[in-house]
Amino acid sequence: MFFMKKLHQTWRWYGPDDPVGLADIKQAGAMGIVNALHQIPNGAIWTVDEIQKRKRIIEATGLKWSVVESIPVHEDIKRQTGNYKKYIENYKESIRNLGKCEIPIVTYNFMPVVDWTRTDLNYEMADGSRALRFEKSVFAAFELYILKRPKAERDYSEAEQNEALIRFQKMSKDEIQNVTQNIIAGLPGGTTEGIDCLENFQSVLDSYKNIDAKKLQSHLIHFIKEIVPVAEEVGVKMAIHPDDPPFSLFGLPRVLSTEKDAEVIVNAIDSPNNGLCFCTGSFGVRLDNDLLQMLRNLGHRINFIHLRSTKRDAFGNFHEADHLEGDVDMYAVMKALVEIQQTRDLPIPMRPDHGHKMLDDLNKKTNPGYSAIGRLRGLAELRGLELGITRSMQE
Ligand code: CS2
Ligand code: MN
Repeated sequence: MFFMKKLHQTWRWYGPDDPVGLADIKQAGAMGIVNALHQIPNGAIWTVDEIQKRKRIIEATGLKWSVVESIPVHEDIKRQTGNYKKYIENYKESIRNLGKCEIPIVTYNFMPVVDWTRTDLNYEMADGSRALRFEKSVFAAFELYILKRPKAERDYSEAEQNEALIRFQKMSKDEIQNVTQNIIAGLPGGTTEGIDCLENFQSVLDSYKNIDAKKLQSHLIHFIKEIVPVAEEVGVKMAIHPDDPPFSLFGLPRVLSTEKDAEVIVNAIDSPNNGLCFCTGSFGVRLDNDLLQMLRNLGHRINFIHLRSTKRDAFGNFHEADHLEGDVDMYAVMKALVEIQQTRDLPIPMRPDHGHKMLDDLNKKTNPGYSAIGRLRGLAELRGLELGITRSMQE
């Protein structure tokens, strides 16, 4: 009888202020914690002291700090402006300090200005639960008629502009305020600093006007070449998270939306420390991303896994589906991951990425996407799926 190696089941915790506490996470059955020091400003060093303090809190409950998600990358690094050299040095120092504290994996992303973006955080599903949604005409209405981004109309056909206008005219004051808040104030874990009104949001967008996708990619590769040798030295594995959504917003460049993008990144330095956070919910929004092919070609470089499904429609909208529903073939994805795991010595951490707001959580204040019960359902389904697959392969 041989035994199949298992993935490492983790859960994202937003720290001591998270309404979902460590005791809840234990009951959900996760073993590892995904955490970040959100109190440390972008660009500043994560000190050994601060890391240890957090690590002790986590370990006191019998859990383990398995992954950092994320150390935000300062906009100066993405643009190569201002103090970017110093911020890269600080980033290296944070990696070294995490290495000293034996935190083995660090997630990051390289999305300009806005971290993950949705227009609706309360989209009602047929079963009454609430999901996160990206509605293209609402997004278009925001940039065309609320933000009034110069030349935004170039990114939309006449029909799309008309539809956005009709949508905009139907919006109440509250809805306009909500949409604005969702987009410019960012979602949990979002990192954009100092943006508190449309004017300064637009000015940060403007700061990217001479940076196209090629240039942004070269800035990312420069960053990787700086930090990965340090990560190797101290035994930390880097895991870059894809763009979410995986297409351009506000005319901004993108670096990790497709398999080709991922290939360029992993080839920049051929090292297990230069890896990917494979987020099925982010990549899965694009019809041209073949997740199974990506797992075959990039599987050896996956250092962290986010499992979630989305459902897209013909108009470019999508919402977050139940973990086993939607456009992602979660059975096939899990099977491929189980196979990848068998080639590794260490368990690859995975987490249910987001979940619906449902049952008791409907009346509670929770971090959008990070409620307790929806993720509990997600984790339970995913872990059952993994068990079924490993057992049937074993027997
Ligand atoms: C999002 C992001 O899809 C996701 O996981 O919840 O917060 C994401 O974790 C970060 O952008 C990664 O750096
Ligand atoms: Mn994700």
